[in-house]
Amino acid sequence: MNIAIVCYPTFGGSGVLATELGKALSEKGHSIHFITYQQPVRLSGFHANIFYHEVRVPTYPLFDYPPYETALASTMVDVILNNHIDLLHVHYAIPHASAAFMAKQILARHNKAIPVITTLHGTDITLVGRDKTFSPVVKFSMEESDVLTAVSENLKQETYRNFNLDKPIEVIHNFVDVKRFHRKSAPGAKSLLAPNGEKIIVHASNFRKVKRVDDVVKTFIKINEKIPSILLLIGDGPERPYIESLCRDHEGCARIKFLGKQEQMEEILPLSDLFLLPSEYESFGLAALEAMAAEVPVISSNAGGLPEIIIQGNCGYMSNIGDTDDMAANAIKILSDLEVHKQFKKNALAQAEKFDLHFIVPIYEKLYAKLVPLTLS
Ligand code: GMT
Repeated sequence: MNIAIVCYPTFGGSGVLATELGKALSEKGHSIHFITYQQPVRLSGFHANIFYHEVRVPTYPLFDYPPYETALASTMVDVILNNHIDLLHVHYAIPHASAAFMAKQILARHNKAIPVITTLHGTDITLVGRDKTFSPVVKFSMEESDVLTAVSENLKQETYRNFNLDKPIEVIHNFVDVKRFHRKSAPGAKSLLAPNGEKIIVHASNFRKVKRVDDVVKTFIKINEKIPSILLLIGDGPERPYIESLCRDHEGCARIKFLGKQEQMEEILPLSDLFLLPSEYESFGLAALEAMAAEVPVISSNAGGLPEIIIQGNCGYMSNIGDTDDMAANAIKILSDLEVHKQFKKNALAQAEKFDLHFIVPIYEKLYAKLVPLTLS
């Protein structure tokens, strides 16, 4: 099939998932056309049947707000007409689903019918999308998509709760390429980061308020009082200056390292002993799943879809949002006993394997085949 995928090209989970899906589909022989405003961060290297179409938004003195959605819809039309595209799969509703609706209408005038799948990822529903500035358009474009999918049961229920939607939503959980993350760490790297055998604790996010990165720091400080540890903070975003000042006010500051945005998570995660994700909300928590694939147990909040991927007391622990005492106590339980840690690591990998791309990608392919029956081989 020739499939067009629209996503955010940045480090956010929706862009990561969309890019990994495109890569996995291309390996199965499909031709993938990414339509984004920048090359997706996870799309490195040459892939013979992956194509990247950049959305260019011309500047003009009149435009205080460059009309990205119009440029995106026009690029969709152009790519679909000129590359025999069978199906359009958009990730994150805003503004991708409404641009897809517009493109579909234009294409109909060219006698080209194009099925549209919209995958909901989280904040497009639970935060931004439900704001009344956007919600009428988000609701309409969800209703007009041929198929709606959500990355967790929790997000499906949140969508029904926030929008009075009369349309089925299919849950297709996010996935991970376990073999990519489950690898040995580079020799010597761990001792460079933790020269005295400290435990390595990792958090990765876009440093938005919803991630509660201050809870990461608070939890780490409590762990470090009992078990000497190093905290690696990966990613960047609006909360970073506040988090940096929070760390500087603390004497354990030298043990907290800001690594910034990192493309090769598969090289860092295998060095880690524990992953922290105390978010206010996660529709799924792809970052936690990638950590588990690298055999890293997870300490998280019990928000949103996290209970769909983490098994309490097996591959990690979940606590109430903001309960950093409980998070630290659970982390100490895992880290203070080598045998317990080993078991949690093993369980984390086994749990991640249930979400391996080999199980999930065929679900998307089946869905595509239902929408594009003539191209079924
Ligand atoms: O994590 C973020 O804030 C970025 C956001 C995105 O859409 O790029 O992530 C959302 O989608 C991910 C992939 O489906 C999920 O794993 C994240 O849980 C979800 N984030 C939230 O719901 C806050």
